[in-house]
Amino acid sequence: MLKYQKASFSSFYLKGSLERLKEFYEKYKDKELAVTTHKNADTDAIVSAILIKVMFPKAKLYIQDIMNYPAQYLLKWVKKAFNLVFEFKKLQESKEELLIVVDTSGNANCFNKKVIGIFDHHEPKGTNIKGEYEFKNSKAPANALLVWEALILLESEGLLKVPKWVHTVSAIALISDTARFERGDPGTFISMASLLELSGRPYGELRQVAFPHPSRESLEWLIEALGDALLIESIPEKVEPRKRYIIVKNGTPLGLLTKIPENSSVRAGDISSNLKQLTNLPIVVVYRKLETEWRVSVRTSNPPYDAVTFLNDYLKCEQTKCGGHPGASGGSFSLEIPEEELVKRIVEGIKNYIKIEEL
Ligand SMILES: [Mn+2]
Repeated sequence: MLKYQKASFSSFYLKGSLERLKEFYEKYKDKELAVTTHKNADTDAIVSAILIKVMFPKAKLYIQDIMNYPAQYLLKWVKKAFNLVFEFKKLQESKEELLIVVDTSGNANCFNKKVIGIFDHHEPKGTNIKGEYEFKNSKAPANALLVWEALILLESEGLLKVPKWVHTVSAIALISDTARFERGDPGTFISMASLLELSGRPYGELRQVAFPHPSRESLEWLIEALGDALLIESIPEKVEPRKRYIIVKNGTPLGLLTKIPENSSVRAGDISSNLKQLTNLPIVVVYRKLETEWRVSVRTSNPPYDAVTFLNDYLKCEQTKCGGHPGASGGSFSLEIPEEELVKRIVEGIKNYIKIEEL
């Protein structure tokens, strides 16, 4: 039986990696290097990156494109709570030749740098980047846990000292990536118990950082999206420009589809997370038109529904253009797909994927 023991933490998700980890650490600990994450960096990705900086103090931090609202909030909170400032620039501005990639082993631009390390907890895909040292476990509920375990292992070897704030931000990443423990095997909860004890802060405080209160704009949009949604059995002949629908089959609500206006600064992923939490529907799909693509964000009740499967199988998302986890995924679609076609795929997809007899 699994048992939680204070201080005698043994690694859950990096079992058997100690020797390779030590080699990796010794080889690169004094080197200038760059760290980057998946696109549209979230809290887990950003926490993973700042934990790498504890391991490699000379590391510089980079995002691929944008950082979501909760991740930005986390960095502000870290400054307030610990007086620590972490600066993230765009990877294309980086000069370092060595690169560590966290929270993705695909869908990241490496700008021809030498990938010396990968920490990742995604399901392997065909487009994987190869790294000199790879620390991967798709069973890890948050990528930050992999880096956290690596730090704990190095500390247990007397190679570095892990500051207390590391446990706190790792706990926040775990709450964030599991959607407040909607996903989680026994290891998730054992890790969380250790992190809470080491952090010394109450769960409620950390949860609030992982899921910050909404901005005024996102609140306005949430109220509008819900208050005005049409209940539909099938796509109306004339699709209205506002497009806020609750898809219903035989009177049972299956899912919500909503479009974010082009001029809005809210992010699809932030809105879909909040709508999922508020409505508790099996699936929530949010989309918007960006300059170069349709952006689609999906949240599902998992198990049994898998947001990545939905994007791949029902919306026919190309593999390199979508990613994420079973409960939370996002994808990009070509603007050559007419909006009517995209909406049709989403509505038909929801009707086919969500099985009414399972509700
Ligand atoms: Mn993650």
